Amino acid sequence: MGRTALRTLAERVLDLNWTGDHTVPSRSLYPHQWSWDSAFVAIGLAHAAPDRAWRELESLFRAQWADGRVPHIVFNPAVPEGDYFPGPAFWDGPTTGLVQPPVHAVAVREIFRRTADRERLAWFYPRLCAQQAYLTTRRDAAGDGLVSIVHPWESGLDNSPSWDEALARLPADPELLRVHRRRDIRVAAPAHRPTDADYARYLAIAGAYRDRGYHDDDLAGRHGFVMECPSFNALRAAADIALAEIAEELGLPAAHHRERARAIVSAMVEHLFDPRTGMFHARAVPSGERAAARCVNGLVPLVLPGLPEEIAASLVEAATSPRFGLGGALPVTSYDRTAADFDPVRYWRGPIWINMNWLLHRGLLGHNHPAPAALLRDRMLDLVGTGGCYEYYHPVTGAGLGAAEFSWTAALTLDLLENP
Ligand code: 2M8
Repeated sequence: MGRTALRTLAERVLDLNWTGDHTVPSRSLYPHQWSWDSAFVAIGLAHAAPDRAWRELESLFRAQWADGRVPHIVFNPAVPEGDYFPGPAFWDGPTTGLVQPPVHAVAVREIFRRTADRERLAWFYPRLCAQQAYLTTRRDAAGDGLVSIVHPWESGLDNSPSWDEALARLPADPELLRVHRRRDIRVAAPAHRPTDADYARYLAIAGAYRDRGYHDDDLAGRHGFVMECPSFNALRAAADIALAEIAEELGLPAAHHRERARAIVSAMVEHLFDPRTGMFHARAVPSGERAAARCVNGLVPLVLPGLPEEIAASLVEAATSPRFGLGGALPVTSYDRTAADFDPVRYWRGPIWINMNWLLHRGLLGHNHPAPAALLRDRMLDLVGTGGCYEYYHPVTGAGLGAAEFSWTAALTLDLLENP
């Protein structure tokens, strides 16, 4: 498909999934508003429909909690309870109490660059600061300057092997799946989705957090799943860099944002980088054990401009190795291709995701690797141009998998087309 036809296709997907004040990730599988999906969508809409880009994030931030957290799903009250599980009845409210990676400050900066709308920028700035403050003060479960996630869903890489060891320590109660029926495996192929055992654990962890009123006190002592995720923390540092630029634009002090970004990068290098694998790994709290699996979230810190150059070089090397295949015929996989349990179709355990590759593309450009960046961009555009805007792609055949007409794939395609 030519680039012009691809732009038309991507815009059509975003139009199809627009509800009037936000974009659903996919009409079939995800009929509500997801937090980091909206940020990626807004980055694409900034080119195609900038007013809609602002509205996308405004609707999300209108659901921000008083404590500053931006919920991972905002439920659309017009959508029947049965259309998504776990829906509002499970979470006991109009939103979930979980969060997702804070890509929103980066998205706001991108929309501002294209609209120069200072009034809307000023509306967002305190809200984005409150989002960061929640993460910094309420979610530093280990007290080491890194944010902990309390559920695999918070990482956005739901069933990544990063969480296997931590999940294996928790019981998988099959009774939970008799009480609550999964909907995802009625809409998508079960072989592409998390297993029942994992799903039972997801429900148990979410239910325990909900039953404690979504309080974050003594997470390390009381909660069954507490993990430091390298891509979540990298995106949080990237958010502070974007916030510094936003603050400067508004004539406000910015140094504290840059200082916090620097502190997050140092803590990540100290606690999450493994010189033996040359990449970052998730880490359990309070045990401090690093997950053995090599997953794409361990490469995402390449987005950080402040990363020491030898670490950036080591990430590029890991990405280029046969484990992830950067520079090969297809974009980078979500998991180590050479691992015994690499699964080409199951969600975050092998397939190729456009948002991860879009972040790596930015990282390659930021660390002065223009040739592999250009190649990766072409590979992404070819993949989407051949298969359509799928949720994820088969790492051998490039076939589209998961939901068709998936919003962030369309949005980030638009951004790649606009930024040659
Ligand atoms: C997937 O996660 C949701 C739960 O949040 C699900 O499986 O139902 C993940 O890929 C996540 O990163 C994404 O935000 C969400 C919607 O696209 O789907």
